[in-house]
Amino acid sequence: MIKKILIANRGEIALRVLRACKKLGIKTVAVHSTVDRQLPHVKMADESVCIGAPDPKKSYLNIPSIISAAELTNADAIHPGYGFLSESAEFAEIVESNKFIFIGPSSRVLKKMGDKIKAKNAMKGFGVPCIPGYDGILPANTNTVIKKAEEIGFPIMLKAIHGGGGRGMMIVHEPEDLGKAMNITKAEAENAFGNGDLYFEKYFDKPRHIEIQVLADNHGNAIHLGERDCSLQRRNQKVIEETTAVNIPREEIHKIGEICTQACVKLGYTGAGTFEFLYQGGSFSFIEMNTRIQVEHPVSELLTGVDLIAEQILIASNEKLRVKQDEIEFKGHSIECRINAEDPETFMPSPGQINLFHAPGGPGVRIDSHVYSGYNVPPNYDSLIAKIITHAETRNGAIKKMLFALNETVVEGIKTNISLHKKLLTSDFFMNGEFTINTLNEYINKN
Ligand code: MV4
Repeated sequence: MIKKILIANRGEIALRVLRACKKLGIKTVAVHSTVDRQLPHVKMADESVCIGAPDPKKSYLNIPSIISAAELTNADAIHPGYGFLSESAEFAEIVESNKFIFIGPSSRVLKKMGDKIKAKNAMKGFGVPCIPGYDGILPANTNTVIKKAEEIGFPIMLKAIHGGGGRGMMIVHEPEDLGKAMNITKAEAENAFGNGDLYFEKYFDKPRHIEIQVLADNHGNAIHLGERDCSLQRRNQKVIEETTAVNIPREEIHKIGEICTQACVKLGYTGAGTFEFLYQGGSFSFIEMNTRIQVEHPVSELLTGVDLIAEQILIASNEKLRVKQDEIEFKGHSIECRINAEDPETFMPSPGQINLFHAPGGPGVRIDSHVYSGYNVPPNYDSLIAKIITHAETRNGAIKKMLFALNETVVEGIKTNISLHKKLLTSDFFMNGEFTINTLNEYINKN
């Protein structure tokens, strides 16, 4: 069993990991940048090490600093959280070669899933439904690509093989536009990911974003924990997530969930992971795999009662999964609202001192947050200050609880998107469960 974990992250997820360690009786090491000394998980950890300047490149992305901190404190394992180094095959490889345990899949699997063509072709081979397209590196000759695109049918979406999270993609409506679009996307991808290789897919215009949570151990066992609907997003930043997803037959979730668990076993995928799908016209199409714990994992935890972070740690300790698929119960409904330090109208970040913070509470209300009265939100990191998650028997019950919770929440001194959440939760499209990945943008542009 792992005895000491270095938490290579900050904010609410670092605190979430620390809580799981305490529950399992595991010692903790916090690493932090110079602006993050006052974070609660740093104060609560058994040990803490300052790893560099606020700029993430100098601290939370600084691999030598993090490895040195692990050596210095004699940690056994490193939990990368989400973002930062969580999906870096290079980091996982260095962690492994320095004889620490990377809490996540192996560097081999991270590398494969980081290449979107390799990931897609592997998934296709395992029977996971994928979007039709050109699943190799596009040749430079535009005419050859146009021919292929006409076989699939316009519009298509160009994607960078190392893209993901919404960067390095472009919709192409007409054959005439393809050459120019390829040049632009290639240049963007080279600049952002150091690799300009592209592929394309048929473009889906009104999909929902549905993802499947999985857990897989080192002994060939895998389970799924159902779905999350993450369609309400703006510029690839999710705003509200929920489970269960409305208007998807339960049998369909179990079918796709079973396909995902089988794919994990065949791939040698271990730890927690998420299969991202577009859901349109009643069918699922795989887009990419997230090889980390995700921000929105608590909605699945409230629905199933499974502690996903504790399971990640137990899997990394070589334990067998303690629950079988047929023991997982999906109870009620759960919703998460991401509270950001940002202007609710312009979406500009709003860092600074929180003069007063009051968290909501009560039965079925969970808050994952690192902030407190007097906390200064630094400008160097993402603007998430709290996640409010509610659980109730029904969707309407969970919405009502969320509205009460949002009304109870007090954040003074900085701007937050709480008012936006209240409007969204009471909108017709949300209450009727009629939304796609485009709905939030359309709503914002209208209002
Ligand atoms: C797509 C798509 C439409 N058609 N692929 C965006 C992030 C990356 N994970 C894949 N993405 C998309 N791929 C095809 N063939 C639309 C998106 C997309 C999207 C997907 C999920 C959640 C939010 C999104 C926002 C914009 C575009």
